[in-house]
Amino acid sequence: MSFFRDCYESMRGNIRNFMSTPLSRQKLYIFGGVFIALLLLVIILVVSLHSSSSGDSPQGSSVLNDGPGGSSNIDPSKLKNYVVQGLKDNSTEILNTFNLSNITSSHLVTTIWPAGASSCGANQKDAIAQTLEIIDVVKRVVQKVPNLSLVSDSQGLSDAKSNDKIGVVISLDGGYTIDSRLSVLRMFKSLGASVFTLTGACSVPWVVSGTNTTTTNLTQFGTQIVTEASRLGLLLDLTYSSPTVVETVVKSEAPAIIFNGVGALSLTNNTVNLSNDTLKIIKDKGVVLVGFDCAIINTTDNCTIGDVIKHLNFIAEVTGTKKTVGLSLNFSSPSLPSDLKSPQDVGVLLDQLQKDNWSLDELRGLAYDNFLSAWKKALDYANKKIADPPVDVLETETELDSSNKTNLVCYSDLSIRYNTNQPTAPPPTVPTTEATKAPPPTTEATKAPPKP
Ligand SMILES: *[C@@H]1O[C@H](CO)[C@@H](O)[C@H](O)[C@H]1NC(C)=O
Ligand SMILES: *[C@@H]1O[C@H](CO)[C@@H](O)[C@H](O)[C@H]1NC(C)=O
Ligand SMILES: *[C@@H]1O[C@H](CO)[C@@H](O)[C@H](O)[C@H]1NC(C)=O
Ligand SMILES: *[C@@H]1O[C@H](CO)[C@@H](O)[C@H](O)[C@H]1NC(C)=O
Ligand SMILES: *[C@@H]1O[C@H](CO)[C@@H](O)[C@H](O)[C@H]1NC(C)=O
Ligand SMILES: *[C@@H]1O[C@H](CO)[C@@H](O)[C@H](O)[C@H]1NC(C)=O
Ligand SMILES: *[C@@H]1O[C@H](CO)[C@@H](O)[C@H](O)[C@H]1NC(C)=O
Ligand SMILES: *[C@@H]1O[C@H](CO)[C@@H](O)[C@H](O)[C@H]1NC(C)=O
Ligand SMILES: *[C@@H]1O[C@H](CO)[C@@H](O)[C@H](O)[C@H]1NC(C)=O
Ligand SMILES: *[C@@H]1O[C@H](CO)[C@@H](O)[C@H](O)[C@H]1NC(C)=O
Ligand SMILES: *[C@@H]1O[C@H](CO)[C@@H](O)[C@H](O)[C@H]1NC(C)=O
Ligand SMILES: CC(=O)N[C@H]1CO[C@H](CO)[C@@H](O)[C@@H]1O
Repeated sequence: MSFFRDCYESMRGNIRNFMSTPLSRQKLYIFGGVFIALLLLVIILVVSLHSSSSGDSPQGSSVLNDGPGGSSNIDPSKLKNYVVQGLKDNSTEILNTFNLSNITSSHLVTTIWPAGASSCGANQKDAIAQTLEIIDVVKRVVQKVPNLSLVSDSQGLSDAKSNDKIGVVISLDGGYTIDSRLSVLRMFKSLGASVFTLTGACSVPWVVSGTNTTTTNLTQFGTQIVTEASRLGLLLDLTYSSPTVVETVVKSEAPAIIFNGVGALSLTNNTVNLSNDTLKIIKDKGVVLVGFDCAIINTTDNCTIGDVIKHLNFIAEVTGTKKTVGLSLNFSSPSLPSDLKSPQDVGVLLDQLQKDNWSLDELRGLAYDNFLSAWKKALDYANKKIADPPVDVLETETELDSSNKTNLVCYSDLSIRYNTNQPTAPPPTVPTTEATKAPPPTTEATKAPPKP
């Protein structure tokens, strides 16, 4: 106790002493220094508070540090070139070919690689073989270039980002790639496909491609393809699908859909546009990845970031939420916005959107979270359906026949496929010409149940 009293007395003495002596030059310096330091502190606090409330810091572009921004689309013709000419042995050159050299430094590491054939003519012909070739070349590219990592779920993309890698997502580039065979869809999934574009630019026996064909709907078999794709956890891409097809898929069990490289019809009239009605229909399940292509967002070949922002704000307004928009980056596109020509410029877009009252959370959604959560919904749904048996049906012979007769000669198993819809009949050992001429079944041709 006495120690504390002594200490207190000594302090009091010192302070009294200090206050009672006249101000020396030294004391003036001490008081002045403390005062100036305090003043500086106050100024710094006021300035930093002011700047954060006015939105200058942190910037919109800062959200790119937090997640695997994207999604870039790879030019499919360049993949085909590798199939034809063989792979280059130079990683840098490969990354340049796909306009990916500056992607990592701009934090945009989600890339979508379309697998398909080089023309709609492959429909009911060699579409599967050509799609397999592309998947093979994608896998070889990923193996050769250490900067790339093939990913098959949303977590994989986040991991790629933390490992400084570019995530490669394989997308089946249209329904024709599966040649109306659900078995093929399942095998593509097991080979690493994650996204399935339902129509794409090519019509198939079970759905006609095009946004303007208002009467177009999925056939009965088409709806079963949607069921199976959903069961497998494939994320459905409805770009080029008619409004009716979009509505049918939205009303199905499919948990999530995306559109890739599109805009709003009300602003720009082109073939991949989405009307107000379609936007309203998809608002709870869909994410619209707006394209960086002047033809899509402006119709002329002269556009700016302002056009991208116009479409983003418009789609958010019509759907009533900013959770329905994402970015489709295609830096190989012939007419990019004049101020959005490289991955580095995406940060500028995000900064501008922040000034346009987009919160950092909304910008994270735009840059990656909305796409990731759509994908996650697709995969979560598949997890719930894991015990469901595969959908086991064939398209009807009428569907096949009315679609593209010229290519039917490419099928050597027609008589077998369309004779198995009578479970009691023994499977034919020798296909007869009789069988091919059998009247088309009126209902869905289902396969015979598997033998116990
Ligand atoms: C790979 O390609 C890049 C870009 O074309 C070039 O600068 C580099 O020298 C090439 N490296 C080798 C080992 O050839
Ligand atoms: C993308 O690559 C093509 C050639 O592969 C090139 O002409 C174009 O300038 C590149 N674009 C960007 C933004 O780097
Ligand atoms: C690819 O990886 C190398 C080595 O990690 C790195 O130096 C280079 O910047 C990366 N390139 C890209 C485009 O990410
Ligand atoms: C049908 O096949 C022909 C010949 O291969 C092709 O040119 C055409 O685009 C195909 N049509 C459709 C709708 O698939
Ligand atoms: C839809 O577009 C195609 C060509 O893209 C055209 O032939 C057809 O007439 C159009 N249909 C309608 C209803 O506008
Ligand atoms: C489209 O097909 C679906 C599924 O068969 C059906 O429920 C829907 O009513 C059809 N829509 C129209 C406009 O015919
Ligand atoms: C879009 O343009 C096409 C012609 O290219 C026209 O037929 C159609 O009516 C236009 N749609 C709208 C909504 O303006
Ligand atoms: C689409 O919706 C917007 C905003 O609600 C409206 O201004 C525009 O007129 C609509 N366009 C059409 C073609 O109905
Ligand atoms: C295209 O851009 C020009 C120039 O910025 C602008 O005046 C025009 O309204 C835009 N067109 C569309 C359809 O957005
Ligand atoms: C694009 O539009 C801007 C202004 O809107 C104009 O200055 C420029 O010349 C145009 N460029 C082309 C290639 O038309
Ligand atoms: C990519 O980055 C390199 C150096 O980091 C730069 O010289 C080049 O201009 C960039 N390319 C684009 C299209 O921004
Ligand atoms: C849904 C819709 O209205 N789509 C329109 C898109 O643009 C084409 C022309 O390119 C129109 O024909 C479609 O009606």
